Amino acid sequence: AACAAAAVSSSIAALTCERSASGSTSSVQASAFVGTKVSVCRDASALLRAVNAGSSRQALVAPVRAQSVAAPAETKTSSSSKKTDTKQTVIITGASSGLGLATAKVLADSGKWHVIMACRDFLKAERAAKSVGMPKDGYTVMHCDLSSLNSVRQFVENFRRSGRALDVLVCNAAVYLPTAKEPRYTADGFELSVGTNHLGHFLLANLLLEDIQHKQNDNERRVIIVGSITGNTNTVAGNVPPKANLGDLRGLAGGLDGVRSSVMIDGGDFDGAKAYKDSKVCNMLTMQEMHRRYHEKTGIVFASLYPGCIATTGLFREHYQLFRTLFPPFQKYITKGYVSEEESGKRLAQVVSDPSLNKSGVYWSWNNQSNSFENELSQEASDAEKARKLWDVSEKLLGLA
Ligand code: LMG
Ligand code: NDP
Ligand code: PMR
Repeated sequence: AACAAAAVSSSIAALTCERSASGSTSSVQASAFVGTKVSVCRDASALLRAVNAGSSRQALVAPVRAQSVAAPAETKTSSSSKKTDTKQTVIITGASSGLGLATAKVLADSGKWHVIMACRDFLKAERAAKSVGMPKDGYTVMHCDLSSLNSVRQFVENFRRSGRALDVLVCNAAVYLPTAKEPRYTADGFELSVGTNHLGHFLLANLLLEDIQHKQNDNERRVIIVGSITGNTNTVAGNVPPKANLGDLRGLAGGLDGVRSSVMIDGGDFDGAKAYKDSKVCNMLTMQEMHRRYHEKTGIVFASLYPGCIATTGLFREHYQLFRTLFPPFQKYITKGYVSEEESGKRLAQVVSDPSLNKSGVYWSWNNQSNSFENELSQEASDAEKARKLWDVSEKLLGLA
């Protein structure tokens, strides 16, 4: 069996354009980074905190929505004062588990970064940060639910009130709904995967660009949007059905609402796995379009990456149990694409802070020795015309244009 696995492994490897750390440099282990489920009612806890924090005015007058109530009150400022804090500031979305949490830990542990953990579940994020031992003065949890445009706007307001100068934004959060038979929707009525992974981040990044542009210091400023191999059809992984394809963006232009338009970007029938891969193509196109529009003008470095196959994260929480059991050994022994959460966190932290990874417009990947290299995107994921169209359509949908 081992021989057969090795044979399959090498033939997959031969076909693969992207490969990352080998099993020898990273081991399968029940990672301490996997966040635990919190069983309390989020809305209730948010309200309670709002009252406890003395923000009862906001809690009482605001419409009853978790995010608008929770956001100002759930902003926990760490003990270090922002005025005397000489650390650089990075916002990481979805820092409550997986890649985001592992990256937050590396950066906070370095002592050079203050991490704003932009998370939809405040308690979970707080517990996750504690459980991995992040230094208390190294992070602040702020509420941000990317599946609500209101929440994203509220988060930006809160961040601005914190008075911190933003150095780096990491768009990391994502949902993956491979087993959903019916589509689910964001608060604003967009199909949930593209609505969260692409549209929520598109709004966030566009709003925060203004903050990053202000040159308040000499630090290098970066915007990083996490991509993936599975959105790239120039790889084996990207050819596992269903394949990403944005088509002519007719579904997106129609609002992905399942009423006036299809819930899929290309206008097809709902497929949760395809919607995720499409959203990753959007993430990679957005990074390149931002690079074209803003890099020269502002000096901001825009980058995307494939961190490796982190087969143990919460991303697969909605997949069948059989898949979740077989996927890590499959990636570890057969494709050799597996990386631990810890290793993936080191990689993303490099893209945030390594002075040598300062080239803009790049999609980073890592080889077997865990050395970074500039990777090639698929034809669709590097299509400049599509990137421009995606930008225009997304701006219109979000009322930015
Ligand atoms: C779609 O299905 C769904 O339709 C969609 O809803 C969504 O979920 C989407 O991407 C998500 O998937 C795609 C389909 C694959 O997926 C499945 O049906 C589930 C398969 C799960 C695959 C992962 C685990 C694979 C397990 C292999 C064995 C592991 C062994 C453990 C390791 C031991 C190490 C010692 O769709 C396809 O593309 C179908 C293609 C399937 C054949 C491809 C074969 C490639 C070779 C890899 C496996 C070879 C195994 C031989 C090993 C020999 C050992 C004696
Ligand atoms: P996880 O599920 O562990 O992490 C995803 C994070 O996103 C969680 O913190 C989750 O919050 C958060 N999130 C989900 N929905 C929202 C929302 N509406 N608002 C705010 N936050 C939200 O998955 P990964 O760590 O694997 O994924 C991180 C990134 O890495 C994603 O962009 C993914 O596409 C990418 N990636 C992952 C790969 C892998 O193999 N795992 C491979 C390639 C790329 P909560 O904790 O509350 O659920
Ligand atoms: Mg895939 C050959 C290398 C390789 C790599 C690096 C990945 C990464 N995968 C590879 C191959 C294969 N996968 C093969 C040959 C198969 C058929 C058995 C296969 C199947 C498969 C499934 C069913 N793979 C998957 C799934 C998922 O549900 C995951 C997915 O597509 O999510 C969108 C997934 C992934 N494979 C990867 C990576 C990184 C994923 C996680 C998705 C992501 O974050 O983008």
